Amino acid sequence: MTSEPIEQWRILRTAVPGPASQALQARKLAAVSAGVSTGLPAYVERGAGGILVDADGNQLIDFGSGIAVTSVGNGAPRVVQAVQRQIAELTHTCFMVNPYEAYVAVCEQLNDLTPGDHDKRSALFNSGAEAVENAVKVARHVTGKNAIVAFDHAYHGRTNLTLAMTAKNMPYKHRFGPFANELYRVPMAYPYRWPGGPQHCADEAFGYITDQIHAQIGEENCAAVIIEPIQGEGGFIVPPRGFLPALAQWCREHDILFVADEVQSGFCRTGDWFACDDEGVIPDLVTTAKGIAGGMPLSGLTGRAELMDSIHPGGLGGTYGGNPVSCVAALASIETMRELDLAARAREIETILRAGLDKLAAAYPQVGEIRGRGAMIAMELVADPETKAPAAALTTAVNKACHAQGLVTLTCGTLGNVFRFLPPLTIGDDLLHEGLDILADAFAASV
Ligand code: PLZ
Repeated sequence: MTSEPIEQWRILRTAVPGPASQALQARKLAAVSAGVSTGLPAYVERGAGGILVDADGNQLIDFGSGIAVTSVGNGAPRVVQAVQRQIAELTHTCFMVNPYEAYVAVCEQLNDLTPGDHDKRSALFNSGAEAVENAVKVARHVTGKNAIVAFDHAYHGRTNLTLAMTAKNMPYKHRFGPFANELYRVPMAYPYRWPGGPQHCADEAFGYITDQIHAQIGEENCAAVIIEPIQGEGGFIVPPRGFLPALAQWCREHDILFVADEVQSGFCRTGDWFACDDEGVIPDLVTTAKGIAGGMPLSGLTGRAELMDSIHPGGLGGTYGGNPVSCVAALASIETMRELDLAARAREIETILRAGLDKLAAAYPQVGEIRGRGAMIAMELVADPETKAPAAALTTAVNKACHAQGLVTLTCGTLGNVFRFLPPLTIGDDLLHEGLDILADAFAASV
């Protein structure tokens, strides 16, 4: 079964959202919990490459990839074929009941591709949050210690344990507590907002943060430090060079596991297979999800063999984790990433996005900083470049103006003032340029 190819250009047939989407949104309001919100309520029917087609026939440019998931693009041919074939052959057994090859093959790929060439083992789950939960389980089990350290601006999921690790109150945590205990938060090495000024972040952050862990928790109580090598939901915050290697080394010296949450930054998104690769950082445990399986739900936990194998048989698992259809989608996505060299493509996308954003920065003092790596780029908007007061209302206005023109954009940031770009890595140059033009118009109309 193949469907009509989708031409890779934007088409606006109605307002966005149009009447068909508005009718669906009325049904949504009557049927779906208000707690589940919709950023751009244009109901999508089909997608391919950098285009999403909505219920009114509008063709929208996708700068979000469903939050960094469809890195190979919707409808990637290998993924479609693999899923169609697999679903007709075998949908589910539960790997813990009757195993199948695809699960093993995905673990082999994870062991091979994640940072470091040491002996590794993996386990598969359904969501990023579940992978993080399992990283915490393994870290506590192996070290016999309890405390887990996470960072300001961190995002690790919406389950009770991962909410304790996620930093932002609204909308994630508000009135959903109490949260799991023995979770501690330390400042993030966030150059743009480092109290002593951006130029001092590289020198000061590591010492300040490890002093805090020592004084407030104690290394001997600390099972793991978990960090997103480039923070995602918290604002695409990139720590200064040298920070991650120093932190990983410090963890090793103190028998603390260094866990990289690569759920958002992994699988070619930042121009490498994983964001840790940029500085050769080798974590003890790595969590993956999102881009791994071209849109099918799958996540993984990969770690040093002796850590992952120290768990008793039956200690890790779940009914659906590593579902066969998701596993073949992952294998096909990884093959697509290799074949099209999507890591290199992410670096090309960075060049194009930065050129467009640099022009905006030159024209508007409200562009406080442009940062990120590969196809994970953001701009932080401020009301005044001196005070750096966050410009959340402007961020929302620009986002809405982009949506109205059929450009699917996302915001992020603890302060709600970061505009982020996460296009599929298979998007064409023309769509990137057109998206940047739409953004420039949206900016001009909103400031
Ligand atoms: N770790 C680094 O980015 C998910 C959240 C969307 P799940 N980020 C998108 C939302 O508002 O719910 C994420 C992440 C990092 C873990 C997670 C959690 O992954 O698959 O959403 O559970």
